[in-house]
Parts: sequence; C-alpha cells; structure tokens
Amino acid sequence: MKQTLIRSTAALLAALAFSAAAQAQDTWGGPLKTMDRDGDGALSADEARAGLQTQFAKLDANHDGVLSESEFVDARMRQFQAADSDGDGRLTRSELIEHFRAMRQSH
Ligand SMILES: [Ca+2]
Ligand SMILES: [Ca+2]
Repeated sequence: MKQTLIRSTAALLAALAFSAAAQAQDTWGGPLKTMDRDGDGALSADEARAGLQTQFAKLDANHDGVLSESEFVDARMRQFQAADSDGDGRLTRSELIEHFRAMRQSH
C-alpha cells in the first residue's frame, strides 16, 4: 500500500512537473541546463550520466548508495514545500509553474 502511494505520488509529481514545464514553454532549463556542461544546448550520454549521478547523490542523504523510501519521500516533500509559496499545504498550478521558472533561472 505504501509503495503504491509512493509510486502514485511520484507519478503525479512527474506529470505535474511535465505539465508545468510545458506550460512555461521552455523545458530547457534548471537541472537540464546545469547538466549541459559544455553549453551546446544538448545532453551527451556522459553529461546525462554525470547529471543523474549528481541528482542521485543529492537524494541519497545518508550516502549509502541506495535511496530509501524516506529519502525519496523527504526529497519530494522538500520540493513540494519549496513550491508551496504561500505555505497553505496545497499546490496551485501557478505555484508549480512559478517554482519551475525559479528553478530554471537559478541554474
Ligand atoms: Ca540512502
Ligand atoms: Ca500553495
């Protein structure tokens, strides 16, 4: 049950993130732009691999090389809280879009 909830939550967040990114009409930004180390506007396999390793390391809070449920859920909750700009415990579409805009601009 808990696994299903985590998968459902992850799928929902991914769908919302994709929708927000598409809404912003500029999907090349934030983490993707950061991963493009040579700045050519494309990700090579090496750049993608290095970027994913960096992202994984950020999520792996205890640095044991695996992601526990709590590490995964905590990371998603931090992302949710960062996006919830008015702190009401709910994300509006505009909060999510603004969150991804801010992420793109910070990279
Ligand atoms: Ca871990
Ligand atoms: Ca909110």
